[in-house]
Amino acid sequence: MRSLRATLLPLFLPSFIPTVLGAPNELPEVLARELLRRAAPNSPSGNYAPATVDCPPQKPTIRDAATLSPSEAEWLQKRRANTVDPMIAFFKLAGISDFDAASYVQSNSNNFSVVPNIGIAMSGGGYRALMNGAGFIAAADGRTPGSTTTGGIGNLLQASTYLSGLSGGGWLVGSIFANNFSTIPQLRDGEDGSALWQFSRNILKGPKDSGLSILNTAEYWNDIADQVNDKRDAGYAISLTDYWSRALSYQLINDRDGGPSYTFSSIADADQFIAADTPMPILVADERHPGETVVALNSTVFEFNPWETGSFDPTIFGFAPTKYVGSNFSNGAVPDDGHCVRGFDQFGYVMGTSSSLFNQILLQNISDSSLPNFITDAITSILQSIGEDDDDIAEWRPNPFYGYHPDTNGNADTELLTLVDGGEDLQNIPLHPLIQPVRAVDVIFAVDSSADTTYNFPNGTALRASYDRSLNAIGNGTKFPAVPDAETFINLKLNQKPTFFGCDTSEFTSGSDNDITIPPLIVYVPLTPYTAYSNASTFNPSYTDEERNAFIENGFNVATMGNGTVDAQWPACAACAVLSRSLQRTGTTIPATCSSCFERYCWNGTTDSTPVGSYEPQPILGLTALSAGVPIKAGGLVWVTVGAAGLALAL
Ligand SMILES: *[C@@H]1O[C@H](CO)[C@@H](O)[C@H](O)[C@H]1NC(C)=O
Ligand SMILES: *[C@@H]1O[C@H](CO)[C@@H](O)[C@H](O)[C@H]1NC(C)=O
Ligand SMILES: *[C@@H]1O[C@H](CO)[C@@H](O)[C@H](O)[C@H]1NC(C)=O
Ligand SMILES: *[C@@H]1O[C@H](CO)[C@@H](O)[C@H](O)[C@H]1NC(C)=O
Ligand SMILES: *[C@@H]1O[C@H](CO)[C@@H](O)[C@H](O)[C@H]1NC(C)=O
Ligand SMILES: *[C@@H]1O[C@H](CO)[C@@H](O)[C@H](O)[C@H]1NC(C)=O
Ligand SMILES: *[C@@H]1O[C@H](CO)[C@@H](O)[C@H](O)[C@H]1NC(C)=O
Ligand SMILES: *[C@@H]1O[C@H](CO)[C@@H](O)[C@H](O)[C@H]1NC(C)=O
Ligand SMILES: *[C@@H]1O[C@H](CO)[C@@H](O)[C@H](O)[C@H]1NC(C)=O
Ligand SMILES: CC(=O)N[C@H]1CO[C@H](CO)[C@@H](O)[C@@H]1O
Repeated sequence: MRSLRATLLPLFLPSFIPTVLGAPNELPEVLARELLRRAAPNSPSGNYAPATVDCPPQKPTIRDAATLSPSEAEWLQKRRANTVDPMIAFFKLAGISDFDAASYVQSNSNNFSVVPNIGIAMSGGGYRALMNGAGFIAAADGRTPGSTTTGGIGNLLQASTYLSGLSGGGWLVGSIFANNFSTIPQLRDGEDGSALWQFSRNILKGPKDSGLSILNTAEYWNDIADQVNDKRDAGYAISLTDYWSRALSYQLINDRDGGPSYTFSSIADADQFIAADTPMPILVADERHPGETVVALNSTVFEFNPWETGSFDPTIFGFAPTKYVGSNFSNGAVPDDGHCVRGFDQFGYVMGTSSSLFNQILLQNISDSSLPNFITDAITSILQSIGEDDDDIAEWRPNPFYGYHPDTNGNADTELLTLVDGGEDLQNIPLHPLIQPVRAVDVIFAVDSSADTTYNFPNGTALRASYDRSLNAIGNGTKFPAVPDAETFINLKLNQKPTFFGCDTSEFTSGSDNDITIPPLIVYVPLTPYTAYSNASTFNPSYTDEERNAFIENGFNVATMGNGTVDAQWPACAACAVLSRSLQRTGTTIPATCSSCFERYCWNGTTDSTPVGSYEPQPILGLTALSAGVPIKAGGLVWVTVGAAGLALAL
């Protein structure tokens, strides 16, 4: 039995929404529920290994990326409709005084070109990003206590269509979906005997408990080695990412031994996901060919979603079915006499691929006495076979894009697809899936927990990378708002409060007449100290419960500007950002409240590139009693030997 403390945790079922509509500021009915699973342990092998299965009647194929997948298109019909009621609740709480946003959406609720299409993106940055991002999700989730009181932005999550994550942000998004879309307080507090979000236990030492019995470190690594060997014995290539992924899963997937048989594609089979009661999760990774040490900005960006894995980039420009991604595809099809494979899309392996840079935590500690010899030996032998420059690679063999689009796909002639951490190309916020014109997203809340500056705060590097990329051929028709230099971010304090990019759409319509795609408005939400510094270094591997809780609370304050204490109008301004593209399409006059918001929050093109000295922001609301007693560890690690250049420092 794995209930216990969980029965004390409140959860508001989706059916609360009608209640909320009547009285937006009233707390909805509370129902107890267990912290349970959305993703399922449905790998056909029953363990970590992929297994050969009968192909479905219609053999899986690779699909051209010119359109959305039929699965996504069909699901969107339900999802977009399901976002209407929570969006109305969000608008009522936000209270744009001179515009009835609730009626505007209600009276056009069947017209998806009027109802705003919202995306949320969670940056990388290790545990810091997981925790700061979790604070944002908690604030946006109408089920979190305190999220729907004055100054809150509750129900923004329920109003969103997409939720993307990368690296540490992918741990957050993955953990939410592996655990039945549980709330952040539920994930944070876990349940007795579970290792979930127990970051005080160093990942090298492993959890106290396997979910079944008390573990010691040797047993923990022994179990991990057994799981990885299951995959090897089934005939699949093993990379360091397998070991890293298994260790990570103990902290992120609330099942015995970190759920070795959970698959990412199982999300698509969960009742609530089928009913489109949650946003669609997307994780991001980059392609890097073996031997390449730098992940250039024009590297192919991959996404994993519950149905599909692949890329919109003009290189691969195709998608494989996530469920069958381990099959031997050739020229876009499984050969007539070929078999199908399931279980390659192991849930932890997808999260581990998106965060493969953190293989370094194993490598840098290879001589740590807490690592048993058999693990040190296994890692050393992998290193010898792949070479140190490739130690951050996740091997995806077979390559589903073998023989596919050979004219543009540089990897079409190799049976190995090598993927790395989604932030290695400097696009440390997973915006790529959300700026694709076929997804027609109107606004992206881009939560940035990157460690760009000396003291681990963001300075807009991730946004600049996405902007720069959109100007190159690899951008393939995506557009992105202009973004200024790091000095401007710091001098104009664009990284100390939410900042909107792309408010003035004339920057996109001035080109040729038949090219008027308008990209989403970007609501940049940078990590800023409000009540805790939250600037632990990216590779800091462990956090006390007090630190974890203080980081999450700070993230909540970042999302709400201290529940409106810094700007009481902030929820209204966030609502204006959500409405902006829609109001433009319907030719609606911008309400004065929104104009005033846009004056305050839009970057208007002004730059100030004066060199900056040390950027040392102080907590805007003062350290809380909780975090005041918490020294933020400097991490003590300088990761300079990373194969993929010095990027580790920024992620
Ligand atoms: C997931 O949570 C929902 C409530 O949000 C509940 O109805 C459902 O039974 C849970 N599913 C599982 C598998 O626990
Ligand atoms: C904002 O509200 C949340 C949730 O109730 C709380 O955790 C946080 O401390 C509040 N922040 C401030 C500055 O009061
Ligand atoms: C990326 O840029 C490099 C150097 O400019 C070039 O050699 C390479 O072909 C480009 N790759 C793609 C996929 O455009
Ligand atoms: C896929 O191809 C590899 C290499 O040719 C082969 O060893 C493996 O058995 C094949 N897998 C299936 C399921 O056919
Ligand atoms: C790795 O080793 C360094 C010192 O060599 C230590 O500071 C760090 O905490 C270790 N990392 C982990 C994840 O234990
Ligand atoms: C901004 O961040 C990048 C790393 O992403 C760093 O190289 C650069 O020095 C930073 N610049 C400033 C002014 O903070
Ligand atoms: C949906 O709204 C758009 C923008 O106002 C309008 O052009 C279109 O005619 C509407 N469609 C329907 C079916 O009402
Ligand atoms: C643009 O914003 C800056 C502050 O970031 C402000 O000083 C300036 O007046 C604004 N310019 C216009 C034209 O609104
Ligand atoms: C966190 O930021 C403060 C200044 O804002 C700085 O004094 C402190 O050293 C930073 N901590 C780390 C771990 O970088
Ligand atoms: C809008 C755009 O340029 N789309 C192109 C993306 O890349 C594919 C594959 O190269 C092209 O077919 C599309 O036309």
